[in-house]
Order: sequence, then structure tokens, then C-alpha cells
Amino acid sequence: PGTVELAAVDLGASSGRVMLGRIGSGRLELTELHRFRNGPVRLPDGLYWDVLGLYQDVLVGLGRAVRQAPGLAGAAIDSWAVDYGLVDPDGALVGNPRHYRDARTAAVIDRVHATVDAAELYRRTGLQHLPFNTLYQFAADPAVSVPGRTALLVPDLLGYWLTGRQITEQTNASTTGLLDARTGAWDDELIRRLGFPDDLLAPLLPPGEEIGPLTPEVATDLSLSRPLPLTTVGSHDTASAVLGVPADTPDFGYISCGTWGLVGVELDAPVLTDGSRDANFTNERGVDGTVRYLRNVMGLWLLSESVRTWQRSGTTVDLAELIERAAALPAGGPRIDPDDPVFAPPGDMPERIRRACAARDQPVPDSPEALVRCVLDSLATAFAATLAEAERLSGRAVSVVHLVGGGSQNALLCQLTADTSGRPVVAGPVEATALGNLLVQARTHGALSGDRWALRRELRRAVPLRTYRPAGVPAPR
Ligand code: ADP
Ligand code: LRH
Repeated sequence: PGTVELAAVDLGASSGRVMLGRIGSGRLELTELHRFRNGPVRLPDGLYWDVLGLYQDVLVGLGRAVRQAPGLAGAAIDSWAVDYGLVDPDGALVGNPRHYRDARTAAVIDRVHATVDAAELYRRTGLQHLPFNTLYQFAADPAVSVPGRTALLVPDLLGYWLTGRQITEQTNASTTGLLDARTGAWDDELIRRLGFPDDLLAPLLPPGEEIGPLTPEVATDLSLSRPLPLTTVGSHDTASAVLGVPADTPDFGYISCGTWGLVGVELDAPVLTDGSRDANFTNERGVDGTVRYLRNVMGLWLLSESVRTWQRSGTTVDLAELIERAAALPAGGPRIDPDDPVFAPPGDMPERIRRACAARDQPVPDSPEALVRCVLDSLATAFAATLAEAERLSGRAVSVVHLVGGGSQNALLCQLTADTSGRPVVAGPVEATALGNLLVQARTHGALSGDRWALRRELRRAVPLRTYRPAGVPAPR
């Protein structure tokens, strides 16, 4: 196997990027070709994504990939989970995809549970309860029940526009709440009982398969004169991020830390017990049939939405400097429960955090750095508690914690997580998701071979990592 050039499209909830990877055995280079902002767009009736803008940016990035890498062998897309676009039988987009932070599902959750109760949903699908899981969005969307329409998850919608083929990639399908946790197939009986059309969902494809070549129209737009295949990867960004964890032992915990903090362990089989449901742990599908056993922690959304609030009021914010000032504050300050649903919608985050501190009779953070410290102390506490619960519920020991994603650049968060969990925290790579996407593509194209451990070995050789040791625990000799 030689070296291949591949493009990874990775759409996070706060930014999208198109990366070029040059990959072969012993070689892994990553170049950022295009980065663009992403976030909720508020319209009078709710929150949406700017999906056409994102598609346009994907094309800009792919155009650069084609120009910079004349031998480009393929491309693949991953994005955040659960959200979808509906297409008519003639292929036209119906409406604009909603953002998962939109509040409309609150009115339908009880109705869904009256048809199939939460305990049965968990036994069948293994999915943690989150108000935005696709099944609740379907129940809140009358357009879904018009016969003949297909719901495509975001990476699959973009993939359809690029190739003309409608599929559902399997890792992301596991976040719909309609996939059988044991078999990885659509749970047709559940879909019927919930009253959704039989043909609403497109056929499943696992990671590592060809979706198809770019359409001639797209190829013309990209000035491409040869067929370029789009393939599946872990199109759920968290599935690609977990594949992109540079672990060398099964005894690892991970924190995929960006807009969300996805905290858990990698397993071979789902845990579908009542205890697991009570703790709201999810069994999402990973690459190569693995199970991502994890819980969503609110994540750096708390910080990024605070920064946006300050910027809206005209304050310039230097995040790195703020984190340094927060690090100089004494330990033992106020903490909030980051997973309180009050923090989920966009809006004035510092005010919500101050109110939460006051409601718990704790000191109210009175400066931006005190607020940042409160957020990071609270996240580190939630990360450590979630890791401990993942260990307890799954029986998988966690000897080391890998923290990947944008949050791995936050030295204070990494150190606090090491201190509160009592485990070494290995930070990086920042772009674990794009790297996980590229590693699977490289294997599909024959430039790498082997299982996920072989892919992770390539990663460990190539990316700089930093280890944070828990305070008071001496480094091993
Ligand atoms: P997503 O994929 O969900 O869009 P990312 O993994 O890109 O998120 O992470 C974005 C977050 O990373 C930001 O909200 C910010 O808190 C953090 N971050 C990005 N750059 C830095 C940095 N230089 N120092 C500290 N934190 C950073
Ligand atoms: C992270 C993520 C997470 C989902 C959420 C909707 O980007 O995909 O795994 O729960 O977005």
C-alpha cells in the first residue's frame, strides 16, 4: 500500500472544516483547507441550520482539495448527529433542517412515550434519552408523514447532493432512536408502532463503503475531469472522534470535547440494563461494530455561548488569556450542574450560570475569569463522575483518559479533569474527528489495513500528545 490523498469534511456544531490528509503506513499529514463558522439560525418559528450555506462551504473545501491534490482519491463527510432533511420523491428538499436545540419536541415526548414507553425504547435501541433524538423530531414534524418522503441525516443529505444516492450511514443511524441496538438494523416494528411511514428511512450502509462517485454536475463545479468516490466513514462525528482516539489499551476512557463533552468507554456489546437507562448512558454504534457507551455532558457550549454573549455586548474576548486568568484563581469555587436543561438553548449564558450559582447558595462569579473557572470546574467534575459511572455500569476499567477535540487545547480543563478523575489525561489530537474520518477512508482505499488498533497506532506515531498527571499522584518512573 502506498500513500493516498483524501478529503475529510467534518461539520461540528460550532465550526465546519475540510481537511486534506496524506496517509499511508508511517505517514499521516493533515492540512486544513477550509474552516467556516456554524451555529443555530433563529427564525420566528424556531432554530434552524444554514444547510445550504454548509453545502456551499463543503464545495469550496472540496474544490481546494481537488486543486491542491491532483491525485485526490476520495472524500467522506461526518457531522453532528440526530438532525435531518426531508426530501420528496423527486429529490427536492422539503423545508429547512431544524437545529437540535430547537424547542419543538418538548410538546411531543409524552405522546411518544405513551405509544412506546421509555423503558422499552431503551431496551430496543439502547439510546440515552435526549429531547432532540430524531424519533421525537419526527413526531413533532407533520411533513414526515407525507407518503414517499425520505429523511436523510445531515451527512447523508450532503452525500445525496454530491452523489445522487440516498443512504443512511449506520453509526449516525444509531442516534435516531429507531435502530435495533443488538442487530444494527432499522427496528421496523418500532418505526411502524410510532406511526412513521415504512419507507421514511433510506437503506443502511456501514462505515467503509462507497456511496458513489460525485455527480457529473458536482464534478463540473469542482473542475474535476475524473470520477471521485464519496465513501462512508463514522459519519456521526463522535464515532469518527472515538476512532481518532490514540489509545493503545482497551482500558481507556474518552472525552470527545467540543461543543459537547461525550464521555465514556468503547465496548464490544451494548449495556441495556435498567441501571444503565437510569444513568442515561447511550449505546451508540462505533466504527467496526464497536459500541460507544457514553453520556452527553453539556460541554464547551457553556463557554462558547458565554463568549458569544460577551461579544454581543461589545467586549473583545481573548479565550487563551481568559483561561490563563481562570487558572490563577483558587480552587474550590462555585460549581453548577452543566447538564441542567436550562443551559441548552442559545442566549445569555453568563446570566443563567450566575443564577444557577445563586440558587445553590454559592458565590456568584463576578468576572469573566471567575465565570470561566466555574464552567471548567463544573465540566471537570461532570467528566470525572461520568467516567466513574461508565466504569461501574460497563465493568470496563479506565486506566487512562483521552481528551480529544477543541477542548484538548484547554490546559486548565485537561488538568482539572486529571485532578478530579485521579487518572492521567492524554490530550489530543485537536482534530480527532477529521483524523478518524481519514483513517477509515485510508483503509477503504487500501492505503492502510488492519483493525481499529492498527489505525490508532498510525495516529499515535503522527500526532503530538500531552499528558496531564493528577495533582498529588507521582509520575510513574
Ligand atoms: P465542534 O466540533 O463541536 O464544533 P471543536 O472540537 O472544534 O467543536 O471545539 C470547539 C471548542 O474548542 C471551542 O468552543 C473552544 O472552547 C475550544 N477551543 C478552540 N480553540 C481553543 C484554544 N486555542 N484554546 C482553548 N480552547 C480552545
Ligand atoms: C457532537 C454530537 C453528539 C450528539 C450531538 C447532537 O457533535 O454529534 O454526539 O449527541 O452532537
